[in-house]
Amino acid sequence: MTAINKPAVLASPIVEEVLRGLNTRPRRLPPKLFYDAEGSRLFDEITETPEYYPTRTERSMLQEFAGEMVRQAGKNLTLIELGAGSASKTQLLIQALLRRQLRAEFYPVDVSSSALQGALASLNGHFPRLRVGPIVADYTHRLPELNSLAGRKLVLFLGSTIGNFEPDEAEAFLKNVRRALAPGDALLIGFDLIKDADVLHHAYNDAQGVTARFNKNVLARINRELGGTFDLDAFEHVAFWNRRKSRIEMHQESAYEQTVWIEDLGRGFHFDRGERIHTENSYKFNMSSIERLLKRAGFKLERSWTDPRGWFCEALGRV
Ligand code: SAH
Ligand code: AVI
Repeated sequence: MTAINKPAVLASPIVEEVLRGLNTRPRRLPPKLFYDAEGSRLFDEITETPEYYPTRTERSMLQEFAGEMVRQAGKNLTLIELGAGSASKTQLLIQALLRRQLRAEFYPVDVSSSALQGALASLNGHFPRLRVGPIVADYTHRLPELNSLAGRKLVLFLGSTIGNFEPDEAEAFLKNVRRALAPGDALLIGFDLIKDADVLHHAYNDAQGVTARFNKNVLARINRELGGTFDLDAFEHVAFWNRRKSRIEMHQESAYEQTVWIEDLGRGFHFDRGERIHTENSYKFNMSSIERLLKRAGFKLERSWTDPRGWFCEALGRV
């Protein structure tokens, strides 16, 4: 039996972040607010769309190289996964790991408890020699205490979620991860690479409109959790490739002038026609930006893997 603990909960309410974000000009909401139960479900649906290549590409790389990746990371590993979501690709690494060691521990960390419940449900029964300790936490507020864990730590940060940080935040975040680790520990991190602008554009503007619904979920969530009155038809999904900044930007654009009341904040927010709320950046990388980021954060880039099209990169950084 896979040992399953009840998730340890270290997450905080969204009121302050929403207030701060809607008071800032230009307005912005942090992308972690996408991920309630509905947002996590919609993210998984995005990964199934034909246009969203990152998950499929990373999965194919793990299918081919998971064995090499865990061998490179070292012996007697304990896995910690940041932003694990449904952890479906992670199963390939767990499988490879359990070919090399008798038992292992896996600590998936995510702000979305429903995503972790899903991860647990799909791991359950598959890996009798795996102990799973899910942690519901916002990894930007506090990283779980990693020093007390047994063995050599391998921290996983898959899916290019690092690209959802601003460059200076990404560096500060990885520095924190490094500080929580000991010499010899490792980080396996996925980076989406710069590619054809059309491919990038369609990945965030899929024909079925799943990404648009995912983006809109942040407004729907404010309605559900904070008594908001966002009319979901009065905002439009806008996503585009900003070549100069090497990022996809996602926004919600007000279709007309309107005021949105948010009960729990006790006030209304006025939007001009065409005014946007910036909901996400998804930075794309190249080998030199990857090397630079890891180096600045104090990791040695020990090895990297890319797919045949050069669309995605998995990097192993060593403390
Ligand atoms: N690693 C998975 C999921 C990526 S989606 C994959 O590669 O497919 C990003 C995940 O990070 C979501 O599950 C989301 O809930 C989580 N996440 C985003 N911001 C977070 C934060 N600040 N703290 C913890 N988890 C976060
Ligand atoms: C989780 N993260 C890496 C995804 C991305 O591609 O930036 C989130 C996402 N946003 C729109 N589609 C997917």
